Amino acid sequence: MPKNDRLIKACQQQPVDRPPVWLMRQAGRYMSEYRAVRAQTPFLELCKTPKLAAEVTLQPYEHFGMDAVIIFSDILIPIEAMGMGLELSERGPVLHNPVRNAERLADIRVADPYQDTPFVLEVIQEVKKLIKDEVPVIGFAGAPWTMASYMVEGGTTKNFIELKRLRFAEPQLLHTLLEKITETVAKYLAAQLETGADLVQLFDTWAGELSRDDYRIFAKPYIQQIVKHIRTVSDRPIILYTNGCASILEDMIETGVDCVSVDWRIDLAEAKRRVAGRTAIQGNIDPCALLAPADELTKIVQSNIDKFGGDPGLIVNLGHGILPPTPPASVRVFVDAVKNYQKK
Ligand code: 1CP
Repeated sequence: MPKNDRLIKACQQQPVDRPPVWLMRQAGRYMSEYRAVRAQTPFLELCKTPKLAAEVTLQPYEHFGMDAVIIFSDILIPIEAMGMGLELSERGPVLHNPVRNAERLADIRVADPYQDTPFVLEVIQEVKKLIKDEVPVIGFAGAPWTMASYMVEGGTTKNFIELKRLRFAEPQLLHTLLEKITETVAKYLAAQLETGADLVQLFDTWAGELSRDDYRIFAKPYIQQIVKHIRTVSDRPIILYTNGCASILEDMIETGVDCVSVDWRIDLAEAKRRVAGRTAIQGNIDPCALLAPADELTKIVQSNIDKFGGDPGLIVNLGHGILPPTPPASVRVFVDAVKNYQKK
């Protein structure tokens, strides 16, 4: 157990002296130290070079002292391992020859974490060595629906037309793709836990695009399978994040995870009422709040904690990943506001 076990305890809804704090995508382009590494190394090479990826993983922790580190990698890495060419252009990720018919789907394989992405596991080993069990190490993966969005769209999209075309025109094909992703992700997260990750987070960033009925058909059952598989190898916490989760919160809980990570569109007090102690809650500050002046940002963080009413089971975080234009000084204000929090 890491010396600072606030995050683990909060996931288990046990009492802590103050809520733990970390930020989704806390390692990245807002940090000059990250940009310096990236100036020398292309993104995918960075992900595949354990020593460098571990160094970048620790950068935010060394600067700001969050209560956890998240391994530096990307949800797209297992997609490449499943047989798709991946590039990172200026405008975002590009996946070659997107999966839109049965012929292409036949090329897509279930990846083996130990054979196909051993470097991810080596990043965990390297980070565990450097962090000396001071804080928990978070492993992660994309959830099936969100991974499918990249595999079918071939990159980032605003309207998900190709993905939804499959959903409405050829749902069985989409299910077959989701099954392959599910098996890949279940093994991938289990391997991360076996290698030493202290907990894992599933990023279902784009599941808020689904109607509730469709969430129950195309997202929830696959997450349930992943959770079930993970539980056969580890009882460590699982966090599930969705951007735009207000209409599916109860369904997210029924996947069996320990903690739901919620966005800012839902009021935290309302989320707490609806979750009703069934899981911990992580979130939910708007990433743009980090563009506020320091005293304003401090108040926003304090009010987030106040809304939870002092009960166990809160993890302070953003409602989505930190944005590249974020001033690093704001990240310090954010973390310190949690550390210095005084109950009213
Ligand atoms: O140029 C660069 O340096 C690449 C930018 C970058 C970075 C820093 C990408 C490309 N990925 C990452 C790291 C990353 N991605 C992490 C580890 C860092 C940390 O958390 O400290 C994590 C957890 C992710 C997860 C990720 N990647 C998600 C889910 C979370 C979220 O924010 O929604 C998604 C959707 C991606 C896809 C992705 N990777 C990169 C880009 C530009 C994108 C597209 C994002 C989009 O579609 O909006």
